[in-house]
Amino acid sequence: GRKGHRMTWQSYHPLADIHGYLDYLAQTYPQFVTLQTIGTSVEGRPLKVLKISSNRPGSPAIWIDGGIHAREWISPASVTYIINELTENRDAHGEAVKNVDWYILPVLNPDGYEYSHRVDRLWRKNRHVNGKCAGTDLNRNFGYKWGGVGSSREPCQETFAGSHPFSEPESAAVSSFIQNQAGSLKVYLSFHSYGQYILHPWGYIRAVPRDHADLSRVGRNIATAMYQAGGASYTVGGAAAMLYPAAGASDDWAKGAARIKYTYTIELRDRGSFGFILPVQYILPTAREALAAVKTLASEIANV
Ligand code: ING
Ligand code: ZN
Repeated sequence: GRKGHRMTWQSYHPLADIHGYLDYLAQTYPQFVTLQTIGTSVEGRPLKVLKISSNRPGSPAIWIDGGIHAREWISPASVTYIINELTENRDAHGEAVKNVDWYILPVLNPDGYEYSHRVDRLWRKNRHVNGKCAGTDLNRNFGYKWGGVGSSREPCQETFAGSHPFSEPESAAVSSFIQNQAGSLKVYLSFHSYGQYILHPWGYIRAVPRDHADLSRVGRNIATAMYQAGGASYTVGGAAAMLYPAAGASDDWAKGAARIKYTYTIELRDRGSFGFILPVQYILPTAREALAAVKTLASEIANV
């Protein structure tokens, strides 16, 4: 098409449209956008991370991922909206966002995402075949307190944790990439759905980290900004205490092992009326809320 890509926020797009959009941005804005394939999924699809650079050495960095869970389509839709605003609409969002290096992986589980489009709309896991069942829950496969409460050793279960920590190429690639950013990452943020929660560690135990007052304060600022941007109310709290205990989640690993201070999982809209099958008219209001969340985080950590 005339625009050079097929992406919109009027419908949920297949993986090829999302990856084509990332390619387009890297070609169009080479001065500040670069695209890196950090690994390959079980079925051989690329794990594409877009870097939006401040072009200032030593800038603090923010990691964002979407689509860990296949059926949570509002997550990649919102993450690509954030990318669009930080690139095509760069000057509209103030100084803080321009003083941060952004590393953004819109579809962490590309095989599951395609499977949920083509075969089973409510698929959650990746597509690793483990005996008679397929799929590891990538949000139980991270290597901090792996295999604990809220994860399963049974490959046929929805919360199968995998055979060992980082047994899956998708979670292993993310952990290697994050460890290689050598302390620049100040925020780890993962978008899921649904429920309208801003969750912080811990997920593996009903306790909170030592610096939970900071996590809670920034979480409440995020909730306020999201409400003002889109009108939905988000509830802030520790993941295990507020939802249910779940060991092996990505945000616990980011805090406990990678030592990133501000780590959150945001459960986007809705609160259960439509659940995973969120109608397309909610994409834009939800994505605006997600953008407000990341702008709040940028303001918190930027050196401005
Ligand atoms: N919810 C998350 C899950 O993986 C979660 C909730 C996040 C629990 C972080 C523990 C830690 O179950 C969804 N909807 O996937
Ligand atoms: Zn999820």
